[in-house]
Amino acid sequence: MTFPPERLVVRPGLPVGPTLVNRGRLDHTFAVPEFNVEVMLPALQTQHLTLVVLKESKWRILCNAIGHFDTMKGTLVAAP
Ligand SMILES: [Cu+2]
Repeated sequence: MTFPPERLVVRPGLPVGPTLVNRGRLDHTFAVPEFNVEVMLPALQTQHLTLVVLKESKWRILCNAIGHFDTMKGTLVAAP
């Protein structure tokens, strides 16, 4: 299990609306722990998320389902 793409790049101050698609048969989440954001991604479902990151930096993204966070992880990068 992975998070493709593992690197999500956004521009600070601009809203982005990634579409989160779970094509598998297991439930997942899309979490940014530092922002206290967690979106449930049930099996075979799609979720739409809107994010606005206000400063340049990078944060962990991961799936919080038990046993998933070792492989389902990535980075949210805010850069101009
Ligand atoms: Cu998962």
